[in-house]
Amino acid sequence: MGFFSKNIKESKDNSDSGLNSGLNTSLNKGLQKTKENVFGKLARTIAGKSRVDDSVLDDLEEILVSSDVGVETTLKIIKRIEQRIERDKYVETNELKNVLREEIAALLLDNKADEMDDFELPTASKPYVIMVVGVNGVGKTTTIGKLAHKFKQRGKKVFLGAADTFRAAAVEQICIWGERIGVDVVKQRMGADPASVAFDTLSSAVANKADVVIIDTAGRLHNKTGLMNELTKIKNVMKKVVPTAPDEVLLVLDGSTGQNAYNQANEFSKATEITALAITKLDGTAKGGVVIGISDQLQIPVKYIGIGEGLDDLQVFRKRTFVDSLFDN
Ligand SMILES: Nc1nc2c(ncn2[C@@H]2O[C@H](COP(=O)(O)OP(=O)(O)O)[C@@H](O)[C@H]2O)c(=O)[nH]1
Ligand SMILES: [Mg+2]
Repeated sequence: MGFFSKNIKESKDNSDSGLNSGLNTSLNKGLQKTKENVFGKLARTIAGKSRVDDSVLDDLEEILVSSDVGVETTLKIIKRIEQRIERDKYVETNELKNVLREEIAALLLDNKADEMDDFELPTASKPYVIMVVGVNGVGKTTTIGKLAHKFKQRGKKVFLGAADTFRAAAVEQICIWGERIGVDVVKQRMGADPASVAFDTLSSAVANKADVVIIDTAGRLHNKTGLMNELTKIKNVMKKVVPTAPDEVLLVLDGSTGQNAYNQANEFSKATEITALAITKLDGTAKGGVVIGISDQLQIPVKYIGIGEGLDDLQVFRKRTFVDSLFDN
């Protein structure tokens, strides 16, 4: 059950507060390109055919792989449809879209990774500390801004830490977000030790009785050992202030990079323990299938999805809602 009151008015962000409702206009819109890609091809494949046969399944396989669902997950989906054909004797092509929707939803729900109803925070740790990692440009800082906004809307006191000290612009950017949404940002000068920024942030957060702390980091992945050392150092320093920190290590992945997002998830998992994923930039890309593959294949829950650059363009990832949106006309 959510920690936050469910009846907080969400102004215009349409974050789908009806729990099981498949109606999620901004997500529907965000996934438009992916839909056009998948269903456009699907329509051409089944044109003039009445039943789903091997050649339709072959084409479907290609369509799913080319939509970045990933080979492994695609094969699982095809297998499920084959089993269905065996069971029902045949599947009409005009049923294929529905069958596909059901099988993908069932497949995702098989993976028992937790799902949240809303932007929730466990009450046990205060402050709840989220360390955000990911390569440069994937949308870390933007996601932090959006997330801070959600938490603030729900009455939480939020502190942000500008521990991406690698570029001056990065520090500036998170400060702009902080001003925009009205939350405190702890920073030092560019080039400062990220661990020291994290330490300062947690100290201020504790002194000010903050509910949640979100730490931005630099995403330099050119060298795994370097990355690992840096992230470990930040974590260890945080523990000096809040022994349980970080409560969450959120890896941000750029959904529009498709297959690359899988690789980044693997690389980062080797460098540090990742506890949650955010997949961004699902708007404006035809590669939205990547969410299906990642959610199926990784043991790490996809917690958030980014569907635009605006303050309200972040949603909690819910499997059923996502699949329904994907298949909504
Ligand atoms: N269209 C779109 N753009 C996004 C999304 N999330 C982030 N961006 C953009 O991606 C770019 C890089 O984001 P930034 O937060 O600076 O990435 P960082 O380097 O990982 O911190 C910016 O131009 C953001 O506006 C999203 O969900 N959709
Ligand atoms: Mg950044």
